[in-house]
Amino acid sequence: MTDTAVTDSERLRAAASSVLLGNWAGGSTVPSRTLYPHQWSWDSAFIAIGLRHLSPRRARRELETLFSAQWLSDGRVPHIVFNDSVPADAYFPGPDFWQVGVPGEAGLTGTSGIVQPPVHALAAWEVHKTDPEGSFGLGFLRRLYPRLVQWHDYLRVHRDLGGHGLASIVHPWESGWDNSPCWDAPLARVNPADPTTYVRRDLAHSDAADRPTDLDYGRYVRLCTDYREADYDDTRIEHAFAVEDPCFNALLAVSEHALADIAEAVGADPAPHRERAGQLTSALIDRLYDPASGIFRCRDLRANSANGEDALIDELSASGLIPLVIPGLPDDIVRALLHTASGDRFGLGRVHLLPSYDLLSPAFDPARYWRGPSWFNIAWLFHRGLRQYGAEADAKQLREGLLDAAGRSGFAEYVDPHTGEGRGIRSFSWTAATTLDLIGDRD
Ligand code: 2M8
Repeated sequence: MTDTAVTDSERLRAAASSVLLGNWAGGSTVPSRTLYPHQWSWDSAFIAIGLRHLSPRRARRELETLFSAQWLSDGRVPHIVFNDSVPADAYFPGPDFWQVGVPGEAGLTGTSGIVQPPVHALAAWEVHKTDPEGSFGLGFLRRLYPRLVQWHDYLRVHRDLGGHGLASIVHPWESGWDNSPCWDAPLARVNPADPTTYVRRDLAHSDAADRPTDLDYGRYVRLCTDYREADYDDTRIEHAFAVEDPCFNALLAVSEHALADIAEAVGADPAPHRERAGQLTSALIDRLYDPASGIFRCRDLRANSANGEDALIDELSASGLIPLVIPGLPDDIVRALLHTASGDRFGLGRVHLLPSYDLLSPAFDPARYWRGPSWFNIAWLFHRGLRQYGAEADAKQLREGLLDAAGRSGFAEYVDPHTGEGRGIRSFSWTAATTLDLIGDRD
């Protein structure tokens, strides 16, 4: 290693640390001080994975704060936990819109009613491994394990809307890939809410050309109000939007493997978790794998509401490559995913990071949110998959690309896959967190 490399790594590490420390809000980390001033569920999982390199204690706290807002009624982990020191109108939809309280939790004004991808058990296990002594000493896993089980149970019991063993998302925000072209067809069937009934806050902080359109927003709001009117009770609503998403379910499978490790560490039985991880993997392959395109696809459960038939969605998204993080995939599927990733549709190794959506599709947009740009958490996940299956050269290149783009863009929310130019807001937490996690590999 040259002196310059040391200096660069150290400077990057210091800059990433200062982003995370600057976004620390006392019990958790905001994704961004301006655009997202509360705690977000899957952001916190990625943040904890980075934060553990700075302070394992703070990383544990990050996850415990999130789980302190877990719903006692059904075990769901809400996608946003609102902080009461932030003005109610700083983010839309805020606590007044969702109308969900957090009984007994000081400092938290409420939560949203939807969820985000279940990457938490994986994060908890990674955090634990960084400081097992401190973690055991403070009973971190012992406290979190039953909560993680309840969270996964919520998805298994209440969200298997297709009846084939996969969890469904009922809102595009639940995927984390908010305005992916995959949602265009299922969302087109949703009546947008009246735009005079709400005020978007995101456009005050971000360029309108980067964010979802007003029409999409109207539909997002409608899905939320319908769910709210059913008291967020999945048995009382026929969700207008119901999709099985490969990334969401792959993260559930990986987290179920992590839950088996956690069970073992706390003296519980890991076998049910390994079994469940296997079932999820099989269901994912049976329901979502498309051998003709060498990628997993989303399944729209309401594709033909007249006869109740579902159908694979006709779009190729990098969500369909994320199952590479699952251990023990059949060899032919691993080969196909690697081939698809490095083909012309995703251009791995020839573009910046991994584009969120098919580069060759007319719907691809290099700037607009989840319709094409490359995201750092997605690159982090795919990097993990590449390493797991021994694709070391691709992994190294992706890791270098991530570190370079993060540093150059000032920890942008995402980047243009063709130019590497930063887009969205800066000083974004999971960009800094994934940088901190991968920087160690370069030293
Ligand atoms: C974005 O989503 C929120 C809604 O949850 C928004 O656009 O206001 C997405 O990028 C999502 O994946 C992310 O968790 C969230 C906070 O970073 O922002």
